[in-house]
Amino acid sequence: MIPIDDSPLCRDGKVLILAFDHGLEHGPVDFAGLPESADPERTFEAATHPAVTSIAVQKGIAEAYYPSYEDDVNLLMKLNGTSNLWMGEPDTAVNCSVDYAAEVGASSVGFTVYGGSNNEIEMVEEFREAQEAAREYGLPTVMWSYPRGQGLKNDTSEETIAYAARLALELGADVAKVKYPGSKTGMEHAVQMAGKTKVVMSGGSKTTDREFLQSVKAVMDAGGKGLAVGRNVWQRENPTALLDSLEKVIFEGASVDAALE
Ligand code: FBP
Repeated sequence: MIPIDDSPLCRDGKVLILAFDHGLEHGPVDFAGLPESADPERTFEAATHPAVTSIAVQKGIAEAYYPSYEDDVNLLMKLNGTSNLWMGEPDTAVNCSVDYAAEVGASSVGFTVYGGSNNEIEMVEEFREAQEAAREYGLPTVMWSYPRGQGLKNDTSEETIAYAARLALELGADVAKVKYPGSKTGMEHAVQMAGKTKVVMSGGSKTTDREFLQSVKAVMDAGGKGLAVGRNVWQRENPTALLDSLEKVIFEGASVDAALE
């Protein structure tokens, strides 16, 4: 396997994944504020920005849209996912094999694990299969490490996010995508627990440019390696403007004020 830093998922050892699997995970409601955001082509266009190291989509969108962008965009194939119509204990269906992801042209794969769910055992066993297959193809694995379920009272507490990051290290993920624990110190704890696994922040619902960049800056200052973001980019009228600012904060170490200039 080529070192992850040399893979298309990284630029200078850092990661900016543009996530666009929300049509499955949340449904059309995420596109309601900006109807044109439902068009995958619009987000593929945004993903040609040099700051974006990969676009994360489900199989159907990859099959339909990636072929037109394969020269300009790196594909992270999301291997599992569940719709918001599902109301049971957190669980997720494996929708794509690593073999097929590689055939479509993916240069990395993504997999959700809901640690703490009553379905954790099955999800982790499925992750094992995916992670080992990804190793055979030399594809880095990103774990959407989202502890949630009956037993968890607070799924973004510092302890929970640190555990989420550790789980990704223990199970062999190259990158742990975790929710923001609310502070730089919380993120430092997660980064420490993740060891050699890179920690990136999961974007979350849309907020102001300044507020969002401040959390990204805190993640980078805490030793995080970047971001996997969806709504905060493509729910904006001008996704490119925010990507310009993210490029400055993530890859150039700029302050939030400088990034907003
Ligand atoms: P956002 O930046 O829009 O939060 O996207 C990140 C992401 O992990 C997506 O890949 C996924 O669709 C969504 O969040 C799932 O969020 P949740 O399960 O918390 O509703």
